[in-house]
Amino acid sequence: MPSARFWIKSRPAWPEESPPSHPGMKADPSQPRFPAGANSLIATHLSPDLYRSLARIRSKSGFTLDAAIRSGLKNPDSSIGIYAGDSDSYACFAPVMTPIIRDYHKINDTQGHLEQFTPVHLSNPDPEGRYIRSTRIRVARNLKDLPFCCHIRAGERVKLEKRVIRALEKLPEGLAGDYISFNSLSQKDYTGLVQKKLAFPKGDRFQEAAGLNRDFPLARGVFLSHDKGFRVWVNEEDHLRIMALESGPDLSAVFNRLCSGLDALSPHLAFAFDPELGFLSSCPTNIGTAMRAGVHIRLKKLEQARDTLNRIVARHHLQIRGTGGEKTAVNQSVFDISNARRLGVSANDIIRDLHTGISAIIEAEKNL
Ligand code: DAR
Repeated sequence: MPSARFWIKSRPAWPEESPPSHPGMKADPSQPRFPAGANSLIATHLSPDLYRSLARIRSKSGFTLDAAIRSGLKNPDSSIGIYAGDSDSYACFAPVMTPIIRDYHKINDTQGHLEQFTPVHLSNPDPEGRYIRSTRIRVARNLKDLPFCCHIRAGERVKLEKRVIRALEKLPEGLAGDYISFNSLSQKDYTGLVQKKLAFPKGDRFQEAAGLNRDFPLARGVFLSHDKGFRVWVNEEDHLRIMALESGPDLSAVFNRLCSGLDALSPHLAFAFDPELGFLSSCPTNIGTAMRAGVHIRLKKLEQARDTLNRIVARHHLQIRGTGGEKTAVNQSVFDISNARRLGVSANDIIRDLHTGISAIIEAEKNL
C-alpha cells in the first residue's frame, strides 16, 4: 500500500505560499477560463475552489499552477492540459494532479509504480516479417535536480546537455555512437535529419503553449549509436527520451538493448523518481515506467474490421495511434500500436502485454 504522500491525505506543510505580488493583490485570484468545449482532464478536475487553494503555491523551483495549465487554456482539444515544471509539481499540485493521474492511468490509491526491467526472451510474433514494419521502445527520464523542460532556464538546459553528454561517453562499445547538437547544424542539415527521423522536430502547439519550445534549438540534440538502434533525445518534452528501435518484429532485442542502455546511463544520472508515481515526467501521462513500447504494423484486413481490432487492443491493454504517432492518421494500413498502461505495471509487464497482444492481432489478421 503506497504511503499517502502523493495521495493528499497526510500532506506535509504546504510549501511557502508566494507572497502577494503587491499590497492590492486581489484576495481571490481570477479564475482561469478554459476554452469553450474544453473537456481536458485539467478542465474537468480543476474546480474554482481548488484553483483558489493552489493559485498562489510555488514549487521549489518557482513553478506555478498558472504556468502548468497554459497548454490546456490555449488548446480546447487538449486531452490532459497540464504539464509539470519540476519534480515538486507533483507534490505541490497533488490536489489536482492526483485525480488527473488516477483518471488517466485508471488506478486507485492502492496501486503505484512497479519496478522490474530485466532482459526477456520472447518468441518472434511475426517470423515471416509480413506485418510488423518496425519496433520502438522509449522511456522518458528527467534529472531530479533541475526544472523540467517547460520551466528550465537556458543556462540550466546547457548544463543538463553537458551532463548527459558526459554520461553517454560511459555507454558500452555495442551502444557507442555520436551526439549531434542541433545548435551545431545549419537549418538545412537539421531539417534533413528531421526528415530522416534521426532528429526530433520542434514541439507541437500543445508543447509550444506549455513553454517546451523556449530557446529552441539551444541545448537540444540527439545521440545516435553507430548502428542507429539506440538513441537519446536531449531536451525535447523531457530532459531525456531514451529509446531502442529497429526494423522488424524482434521485441526482445529492442527491449534488451534499451535495458542495457539504461543500466549504463543510470549510475551517472540521478533521475526524478517517486516510489508511488515512478519516474516523473513533464506530462503526467508519462509517469511510472514512463515507457512507450510499440510496433508499426500493417493490418490491411483489420483496418476494414476496426471493431475486432479495437476489442483485441483493449483486451491486451494496448492503444492505437496513427502512422505518425499521437493525433495522426493511419496511412497505407500501417498502425502504431503500443502499451496503454505506464503506471501500476512494470516494464516487463508492458513488453509481455505487447507481445501477447501483437500475437493475437496477427492471428486475427491471418484468420480474416
Ligand atoms: N497534447 C497534450 C499532451 C497529451 C499527452 N502526450 C504527450 N505528453 N506528448 C494534451 O494535453 O492533449
